[in-house]
Parts: sequence; C-alpha cells; structure tokens
Amino acid sequence: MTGSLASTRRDSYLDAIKTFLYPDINMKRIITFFLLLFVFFTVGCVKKQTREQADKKLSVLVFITGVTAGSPTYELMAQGALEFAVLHQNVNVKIYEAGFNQAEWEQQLGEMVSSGDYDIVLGSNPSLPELCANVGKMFPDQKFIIVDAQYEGNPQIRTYLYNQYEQSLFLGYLAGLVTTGAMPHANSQKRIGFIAAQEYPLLTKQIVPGFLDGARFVDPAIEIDRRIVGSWADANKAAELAWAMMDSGVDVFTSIAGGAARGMIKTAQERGAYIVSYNTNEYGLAPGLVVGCGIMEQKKLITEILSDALEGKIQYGVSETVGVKEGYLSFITDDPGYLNNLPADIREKFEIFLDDLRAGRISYTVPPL
Ligand code: RBF
Repeated sequence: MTGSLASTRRDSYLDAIKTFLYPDINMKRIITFFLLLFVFFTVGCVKKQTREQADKKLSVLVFITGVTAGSPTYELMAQGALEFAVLHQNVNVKIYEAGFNQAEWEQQLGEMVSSGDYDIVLGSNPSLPELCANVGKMFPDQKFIIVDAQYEGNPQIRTYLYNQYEQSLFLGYLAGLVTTGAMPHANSQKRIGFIAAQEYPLLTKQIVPGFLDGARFVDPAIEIDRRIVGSWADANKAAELAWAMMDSGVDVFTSIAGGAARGMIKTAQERGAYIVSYNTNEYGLAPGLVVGCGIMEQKKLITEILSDALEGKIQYGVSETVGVKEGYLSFITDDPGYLNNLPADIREKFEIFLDDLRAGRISYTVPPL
C-alpha cells in the first residue's frame, strides 16, 4: 500500500518534469507568453528608470573666492565636484576662479549667474552668502549653496558651517603640549603663534579664540602671538612675520593663510619650529616639523550636497553646523609625520583629549559669530 502510493507520487513528479522539458504545443505557448510578458515588463522598467535619470540634470558653477591651488578648502571642493560629475553623466560642473581681488567678487558672480546656465552656485567662504544675497535679488530663480559659512532666512541660499571652534580646540591643545613639552625645537617660553591672512568674523570670533582656549587646557599660562599678513598669497610677508614671532619666543605655529602659509613653513624650516595645520594633510610640506594636521571632510560634504541637489532635496533658507561629533572635522593620527615626530607621552595626552572631545566630555561654549 505505502509502496504503491510512493510510486504514484514519483510518477506524477516524473510527468511534471517531462512536461517542463518536453512541453506539448499548448504548454509551449503558455511558457512563451509568460516569458514575453516578463521581458516587456523588465525593458519597460529599465527605460523608465533611464528616462527619470536623464530628466534629472544638474548644472553647477563652483565659484572659487581666490585661487584653487594652495587653499585646501577650495581644492577639496573643486575635486569633490569634478569627481561627482565624472560619476554622474547628467551633472555638469564649471570651476570659476574669481582671484584675490575681493572687491570684484560680487560683480564676477553676477556676470556668471546672468548667463542663466547654472542650477546652483557652489562656494566655500564665510563672506560669500552676503554677495549671493545681493546678486540673488537680480536673479530670483538662482540658487546658492555655500559651505564654511552661516546665513539663514534667504530662500535662495543654503549654508553649511564647519564648527571650526572645535578643530581650533584640538589643534590648540596639541600646540600647547608642544610648546610646554620636551621637544628639540621647543623653548622655555609658553608662546604659540597664529598667522592669518586677514581678519574676518569666523577667524576673529571662533578660530583664534578656540586655538588659544585649546592650548590653555594644557596650561593656562600659555600666550598667543597672532599676526595678519594682509594677503592670501604673499608668502614673503608671512615668512617675515614668522621670523619676528620666533624672535619673540614662538616655537609652534598654525595658520589660516592659504598660499601665503608657505612663507611661514619656510621660516620654520630655516630656524626650527613646529607647525600644526588646519583642514588637510600637510605633514609632507615640512617633514619632522609639521607634527599635527586636522582634516575637514569637505569632499564628503560636497558629494552629499550634490547628491541632494540632484534629487531636489536641498532645503534653502537654513544653515546647518557640522563638526567633530558629526564626523566632518577630525585629526590625522595614522601618518608617520605624526607618529614619528611626537614623543609618545604627547600623543597619548592628545589622543585622550580628542576622544574626550568626540565623546562630549570636554565642556566648552562655542562663541557666537
Ligand atoms: N582660505 C584659503 O585657504 N584661501 C583663500 O584664498 C581664502 N580666502 C578667503 C577670503 C575671505 C574674504 C574669507 C572671509 C576667508 C577666506 N579663506 C580662504 C578662509 C576660508 O574660507 C576658511 O575660513 C578657512 O580656510 C578656515 O577653514
């Protein structure tokens, strides 16, 4: 009984397999019908997707407020946008360098925008939103997305501000450890140096104060010597300033000076002083002397912004602040320039501070802009 049941079941399986392998004419028609249906459906879906992607075009003007070379924030923005355009055929990117004459920037921006060729203008500079607001009055459909800036309430402008007070805190803390530490070029004075190209609110209210606050977490007696070059390109002037600062006891420098910073590096190499850098990996610029580099995830932010812009997901009129906790500002600890040139005790103290900062265990108030 059980045996005959099993053989009946086996026979029906065999029949099903035979029908599938050698279908009769009706079965063939049915299979062909479903196969064709499947093919039509798939082709339809792919075509719809391609049409949708082709519909989403984005034309971007990257407006460089200065020149790209020598300014990490601009280099990373331009690279990020160009790489995005390589990966997205429907995205068109034009890089425009406005040069160092700030008095001409607004007019240049107006001329570029007047062509009507660009869906968005992308820039990276704290002074840009005001110029965009002025130009935007004449071109009400133009949209502007500016990073490294804070501006709210204008429906044509979106901004993203890096919390540079936080980067200043940890770079200042490292400078404090260096100037008070036992290192070959460190002297007995507790004096750190800051060379800036020009005064502007982000620098004066957050970056320089953050650098000194960070150093004073190490030792409240540390003093800062801060000087202004008056140019983002004049390396000779920066070299002279650095020379005078070393005469007054500075043994560790930082700078926000674009290409002019090369002069400070030259002096540090000639006389022996240390450097900590903002925003990008500069260990190789003066091996043994550049002992710490922060990193700004500008490329990552630019890529995210362009993805959102392509999807039409940018919210205008608002500003967002991104910093250490959000993962947009950090420090490069895995470079030989850091690992080989700082004593282990300094690195240990510094990394504890970094961890504490990331975990919210350091208490500080970011000064308002
Ligand atoms: N940073 C640069 O690296 N290169 C520049 O040429 C440059 N020009 C600037 C011009 C103005 C008017 C302002 C306000 C800032 C400029 N910055 C420049 C600073 C830059 O936008 C940013 O604040 C710093 O790099 C700190 O992240």
